[in-house]
Amino acid sequence: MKEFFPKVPKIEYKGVGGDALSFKFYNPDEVINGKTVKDHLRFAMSYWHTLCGDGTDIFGKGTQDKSFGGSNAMETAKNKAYAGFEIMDKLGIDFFCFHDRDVAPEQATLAETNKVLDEYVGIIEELMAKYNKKLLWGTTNAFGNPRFTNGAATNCNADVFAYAAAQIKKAIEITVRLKGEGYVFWGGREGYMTLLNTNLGLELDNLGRMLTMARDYGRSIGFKGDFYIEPKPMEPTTHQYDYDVSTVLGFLRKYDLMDDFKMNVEANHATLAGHTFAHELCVARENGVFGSIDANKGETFNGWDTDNFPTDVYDTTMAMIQVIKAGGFTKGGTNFDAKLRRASTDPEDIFKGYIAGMDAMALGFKLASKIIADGRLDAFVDDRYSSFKSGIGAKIVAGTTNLAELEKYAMDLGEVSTNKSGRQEEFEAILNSIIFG
Ligand code: XLS
Ligand code: NI
Ligand code: NI
Repeated sequence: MKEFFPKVPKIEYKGVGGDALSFKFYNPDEVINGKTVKDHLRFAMSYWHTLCGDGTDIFGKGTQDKSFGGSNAMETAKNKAYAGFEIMDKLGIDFFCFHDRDVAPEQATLAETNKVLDEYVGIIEELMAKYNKKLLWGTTNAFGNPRFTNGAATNCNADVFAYAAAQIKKAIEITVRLKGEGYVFWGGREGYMTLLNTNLGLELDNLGRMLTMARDYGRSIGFKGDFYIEPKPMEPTTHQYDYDVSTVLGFLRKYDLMDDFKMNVEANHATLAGHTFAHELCVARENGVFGSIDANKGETFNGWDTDNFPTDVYDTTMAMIQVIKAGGFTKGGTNFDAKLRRASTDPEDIFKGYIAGMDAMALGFKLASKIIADGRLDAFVDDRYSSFKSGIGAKIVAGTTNLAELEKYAMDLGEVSTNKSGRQEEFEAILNSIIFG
């Protein structure tokens, strides 16, 4: 079989002194808390950025050749699959994630599109067996084609809703065929550009209807994985309905979807919503909906989803504290929803991007494990809330008191004692001493 990256060897862990095409911090076989780092992190390759994204942006055309030597759309699609599995194999990545439209081009009719899609899924199925790779999650692209200009499940036109439903049905079927462990809904155009022309109530109800039908269909054909919503506040829409984890929680509760849906939290989407990645993960964890992550980072001062490979170790460490506290990944994993900068044009750069990202996530994971094992931060938090463990605090937590009793209690207090110090600076210094110590 043709090798697409002959200059790239199998990427190995060589420590900080290693060459550019080696891992500095990610040692897949290192065991932490009884499991290898590889099994903790469950890295996944994003099919779209890695094999389809060519650096095209709103001001200019692509700079990176993603034809993989193909002379027409069909051959290129096939070569993408081969190249993708070579990339995963060389990086030692066990999983991948894809949209239906990433793997096969659309045809003149939906029936033909599905037929061609099945053929390419067949190729992927063979490659999965050959290379022992797994599908972390599948999804449908119901945002790229102009028919989805006004949304998919939240479109003003019922025909588009039906079209999106057909795509979702098929995408769930191929996810089941490939034994995918998850299925993602990212509401690309599920939002509005202006309230002036929008029936927000109907659109949200229809989104609830679509997800309910998708859940029911998935379960009826034996999908046992997790359904995920991937929150994002905006872009391309002015307002996206799955704004952030808290907003999605309200939605899932209203439409009674909590038993089947979890969150796929993306770092750059958190930033866009005005949150840290760790905040979004913490909210998911505290509400029992932590599922999977899309690892990347934004440019700090840019208000859009730039999908850089993650390299900010503070950020990955803070995020990994939440992942570990959530009990780690079960069906989810660490998908690199990340792409090269437009000016990174060497074929080897894609490996360097993944190496940088995998190292930063692994380092974050190791540091987070150390911070948790160190125990000082958790002990302080525990102590800070200790008044809720006994006396009136315990009654508040147990729900066995009321305003009248609390009033009487407060009357007898005299003055409430001064606040105990929050010691933020001390704990930021502790964090640094663990990270750099
Ligand atoms: C776009 C999203 C998208 C999802 C999958 O911003 O991150 O790539 O992860 O549809
Ligand atoms: Ni994104
Ligand atoms: Ni994403």
